[in-house]
Amino acid sequence: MAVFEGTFAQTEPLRLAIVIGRFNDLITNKLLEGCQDCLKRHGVDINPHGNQVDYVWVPGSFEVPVVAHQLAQSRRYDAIICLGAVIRGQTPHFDYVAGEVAKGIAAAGFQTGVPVVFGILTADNMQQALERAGIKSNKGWDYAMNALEMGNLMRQLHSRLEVESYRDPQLPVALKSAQASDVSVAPEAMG
Ligand code: INI
Repeated sequence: MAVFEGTFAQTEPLRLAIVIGRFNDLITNKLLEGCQDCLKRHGVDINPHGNQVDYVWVPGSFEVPVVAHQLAQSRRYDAIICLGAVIRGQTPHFDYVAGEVAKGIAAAGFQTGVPVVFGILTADNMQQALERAGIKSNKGWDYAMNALEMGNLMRQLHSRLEVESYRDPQLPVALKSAQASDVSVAPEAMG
């Protein structure tokens, strides 16, 4: 048997997409900066014209899940990062927006098997949002770390499942079509 855990070291093969809500862009731009800073410092090419990260802007957090789902379904990405900011003071329907977005993002991950990071900041007011988007800390950094870890972990798991499916052809492996040559395997994971 084995222990699997994502690492932050082998980022070169990772392909990521970031979906960003324009609503409250004072906050979402800051989250994006934190996210990019983290990815860059872990060796990811964040250039939109490069081949590692695609960016998709949508009007608000409510529109994020449908796009995240579509991107995840394309099988082009190791992880999708969803960025948005829902601020309680600004909307009486805070709970509806925040709740639906959370459910939609979770569904995108469950239904596709691709990690979809919940980077929707919910705050009671603008001050609180600002504090979490750069003044005290930047949650965008954490969301990027989650994506790197999950992207790497899923590559390890896919390779392991692929190997197991060859050993036991009866084994139902949903991801059988994944290209074995396309994935990097942590040596300790293959023990
Ligand atoms: N969208 C947000 O991302 N954050 C909010 O705080 C917000 N408020 O306050 O309403 C918000 N609304 C827009 C929503 O996401 C959709 O874009 C809109 O309802 C159209 O579907």
